[in-house]
Amino acid sequence: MAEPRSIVVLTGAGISRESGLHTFRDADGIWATVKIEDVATPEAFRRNPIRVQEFYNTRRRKLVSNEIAPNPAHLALAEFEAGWPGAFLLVTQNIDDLHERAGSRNLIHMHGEMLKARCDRCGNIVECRADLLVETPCAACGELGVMRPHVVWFGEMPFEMDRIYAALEACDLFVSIGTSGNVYPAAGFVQSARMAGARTVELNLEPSEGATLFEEAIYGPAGTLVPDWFGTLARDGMA
Ligand code: BJW
Repeated sequence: MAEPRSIVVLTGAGISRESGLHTFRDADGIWATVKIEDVATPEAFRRNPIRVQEFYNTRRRKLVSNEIAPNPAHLALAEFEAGWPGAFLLVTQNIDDLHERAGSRNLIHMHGEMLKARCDRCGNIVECRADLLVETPCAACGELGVMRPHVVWFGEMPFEMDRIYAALEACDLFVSIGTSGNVYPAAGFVQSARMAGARTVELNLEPSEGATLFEEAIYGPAGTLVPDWFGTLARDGMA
């Protein structure tokens, strides 16, 4: 019997759009209403922490509301992972919790998690489902004015990069779903996978910035494409 094959999947905001969450760079995306330099850099947080906390508080309230739930794309990835005999790593740039709600297990949130907060002083990480306020004290060190969303802003190092690159270097298949390919280092993962000799596939609504780097691409909504594509892979294997 052939050895089970190793898969890395990268997801971006497009996979959560059909769940009711905005993407960043589409016409109705987040960056059409707020400026990156006002809400998504460490400098913005130092300059105006109330503004930045409010930006994340608003998005967190929506995420924990009854309005938002995993869609068929999240569910299909979890179902595929449960049945796949080889290695499977899901790397998401998303800070929502829809992959874990769908049942995904081996998951890295490389840009952090909206439902966690971190102390800038001592690094303690806590669950955070309610509004985070500038005056919220750190539960570990007691400092005031130091709690921030546990997310990765521009200029900060994404999480678990060593583990991600190790998986990319060992993968046979790399699939990128619902990401525009504008933000590094995630936008460069396809090249790492290619260097490892992996098959590379893009599933997106439209060609991403790095579309020509993928061997195969299928365009359409993730809620339809992902169940179809991974259903076929589960049935037919990687050949
Ligand atoms: C659908 C769909 C449907 C819609 N179905 N598809 C020059 C100067 C300064 C810095 C840099 C520079 N060049 C590079 C950098 C680095 C910088 C960067 O990339 N900048 C670029 C903008 C140029 N990157 C960083 O600073 C990162 N850190 C870093 O590099 O550290 C050093 C390092 C070096 C080497 C190794 C490792 C590290 C940090 C980046 C942090 C990004 N943070 C954000 C905010 C996170 C928290 C939050 O959510 O608020 O992350 S920005 C935002 O963009 C968010 C996303 O995760 C990220 C990616 O966006 P994504 O997911 O691709 O969304 P969209 O909207 O762009 O695309 C959606 C796609 O879906 C579209 O294509 C649609 O068509 C599609 N779609 N509906 C399927 N139904």
